[in-house]
Amino acid sequence: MTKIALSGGSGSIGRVLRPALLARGFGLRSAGGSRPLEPISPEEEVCHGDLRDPAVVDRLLAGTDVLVHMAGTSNEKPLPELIENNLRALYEVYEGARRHGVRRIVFASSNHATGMHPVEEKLELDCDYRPDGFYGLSKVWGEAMTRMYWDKHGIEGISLRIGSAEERPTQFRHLSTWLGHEDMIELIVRCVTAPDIGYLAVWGVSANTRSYWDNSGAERLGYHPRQNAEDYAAEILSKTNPLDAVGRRYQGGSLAPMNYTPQD
Ligand code: 15L
Repeated sequence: MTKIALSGGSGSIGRVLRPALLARGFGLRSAGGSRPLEPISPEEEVCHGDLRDPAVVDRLLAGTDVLVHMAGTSNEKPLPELIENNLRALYEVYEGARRHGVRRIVFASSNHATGMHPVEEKLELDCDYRPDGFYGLSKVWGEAMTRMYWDKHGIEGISLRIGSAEERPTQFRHLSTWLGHEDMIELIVRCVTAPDIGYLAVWGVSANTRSYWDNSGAERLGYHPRQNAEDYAAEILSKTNPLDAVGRRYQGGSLAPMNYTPQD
């Protein structure tokens, strides 16, 4: 039985993953942040604490096979906070993975690593990084770090460029970026179980008709999404698009206009 260490267990993605991973028979140790997590069943082990502390990392990773790293700051924030949570903590967690012989890391990257690509472009997996802010930039670091730990230390790595992980798509941009919960669970399970991955970056996205991203590389994982935001198009198109002109121009949506310098 594969034992998974899941960081970010109290976050919006972690809360969906925990029952789903347990239901599929994985061993699971989930970590919360500053507050203790309540185990959702007797099978779930829990821990909590600041991942910049190696002792906390040891409690999370000892005896586990695969780390699903969902913790960290998940939106645009001042750079010092991003450096602590998304760079420094990541370093401590990845060093912990080395210490404990974790064989694979699934890293929650984000579409914001490429968010300054215009919405008209269809991106392949090897497209240029074009972060739409310091949050996206921190994910570029995370992807490069995931790659480095495979190249230098033989820890397999998958960078998941997650789109909009929501139960339902609710706004125009989600017609391109939505990752439905069923697909998200399927994708994570494939990331844990697919053999011989080495290093891989994939988009975390459903089978959206209007997707910004060509996810053919994800076939290596055996990931075949079944949800499509287009099923909600009529409802979404009847509502006002909340994005301003800059947000509508770039794939990163509302993060693109933040601290943006207008150009002619
Ligand atoms: C993300 O990476 C964020 O964590 C989330 O809050 C959303 O902004 C999402 O991307 C998105 O692009 O919709």
